[in-house]
Amino acid sequence: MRPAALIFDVDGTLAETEEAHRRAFNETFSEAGLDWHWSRETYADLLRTTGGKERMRVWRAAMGDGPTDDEIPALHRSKTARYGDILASGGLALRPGVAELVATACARGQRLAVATTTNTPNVEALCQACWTQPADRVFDVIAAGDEVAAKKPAPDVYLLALERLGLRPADAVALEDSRNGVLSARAAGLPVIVTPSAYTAGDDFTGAQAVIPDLTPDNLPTALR
Ligand code: XBP
Ligand code: MG
Repeated sequence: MRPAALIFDVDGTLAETEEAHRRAFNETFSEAGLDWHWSRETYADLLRTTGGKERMRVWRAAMGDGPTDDEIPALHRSKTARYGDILASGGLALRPGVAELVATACARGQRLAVATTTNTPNVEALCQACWTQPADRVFDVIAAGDEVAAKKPAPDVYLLALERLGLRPADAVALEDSRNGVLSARAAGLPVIVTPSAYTAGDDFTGAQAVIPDLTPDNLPTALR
């Protein structure tokens, strides 16, 4: 049976966004006069901590010094603005199959939602960059990291998406790219399909219903085709 709704993770699932995030973090640090720089290798480790503000706090603990808890929100707002500018400058593409799946599901009357660790302006920036449409024209429901008490791997953001959809977990399916995403969706009771991304290829996806290279029709489970 077809699920009534598809709930998409954003970073790594809709598009390979993490290099744009990393660039935004590094440019923000540099502009603020911080001698912080996250290499790809460092960032791969840091991605285990979901959420940019949380990631900065983990890095401060590793460095032994840095911005205070009071300063981090403003630093993160600068990062969000910079990320928006990076996406608006072009060059970001949806991952293979995403545009088609979204269009097909919408035409079939399935509801479309987002459950993400990132914040609402970043979902907006991605939808404008990749669909040239506002996020609420692409998705019926958006549930974002700063709206919930606990980010992934906690179930909160998926539970919020389900509540806004007015659906039970068995009526929807989550599409994810990371272990933290799988844990979050499973904790909310959702079946999960995984498309590993550049930074998550080595993750443990135990609990996923299927792990597929991308969301093109040939790879999709029958119920999503
Ligand atoms: C991705 C993340 C996010 C982004 C940064 O998780 O962990 O924190 O890297 O976003 P998901 P913010 O794929 O579950 O969205 O800086 O806005 O927190
Ligand atoms: Mg992700």
